[in-house]
Amino acid sequence: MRKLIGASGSVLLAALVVGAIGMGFQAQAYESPIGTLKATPAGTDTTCGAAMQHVKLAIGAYPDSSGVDGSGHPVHPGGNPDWPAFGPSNVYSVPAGSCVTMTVTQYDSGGNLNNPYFGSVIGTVGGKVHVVSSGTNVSQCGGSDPATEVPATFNGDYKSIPACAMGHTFTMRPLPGVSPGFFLSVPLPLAGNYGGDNVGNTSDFPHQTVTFSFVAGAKGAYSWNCEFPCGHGVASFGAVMGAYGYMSGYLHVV
Ligand SMILES: [Cu+2]
Repeated sequence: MRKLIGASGSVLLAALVVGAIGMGFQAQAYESPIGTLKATPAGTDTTCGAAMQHVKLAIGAYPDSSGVDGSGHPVHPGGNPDWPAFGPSNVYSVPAGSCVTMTVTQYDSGGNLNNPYFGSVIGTVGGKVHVVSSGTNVSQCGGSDPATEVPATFNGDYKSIPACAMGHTFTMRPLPGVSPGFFLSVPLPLAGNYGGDNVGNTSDFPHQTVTFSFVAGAKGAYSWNCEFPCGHGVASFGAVMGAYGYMSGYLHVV
């Protein structure tokens, strides 16, 4: 009898383990309708400092993940309207060793970074980003009083963005064993007002256009996420910050 209980206990344990693994994969099951966004070839040039293959990627960061972007693509099908998301995909692919120029159009409001480290630009060509602001954008740099709002408009090359003017970050590192030492972190300034109004998913709304280049590492998977706590609970690291596919994804270097 004891042996029987032991055997059935083992079966139950195995079922629980399989179930838990299944739930783990389920949590990562999101896939955008357009699938993996492949970088667009842009010939050979010296954008990254030496003649090499050049490719381009363009994505957006949106305040309403249930909405539609300026090209009519759903930002994140099934998305929560209160949760921001990158779109129209969260998975990208680029050739190994190529020069990658990314443009991120940032439409979301924002606030204060809890760690000013992520206000710095890390790992791009020249250690900089190029930012162009559209419309009127105001930061929290003047405090929380609307009367002291400070303009958060940018036009040029920046090595850092004030920690009080943060919309999201695009921060990427390789999975273990792939390109040790590769690290990229790009601060994306907030758009609109610090209170969260005056923002949207299309070019009708104020936005920040952020462009940067980096040299892709070795073949393999790189995970990216946002390091500005833009969720709820757990010091704003809960909700959207913990749900795969909104503020997180992968770059496949092939
Ligand atoms: Cu974020």
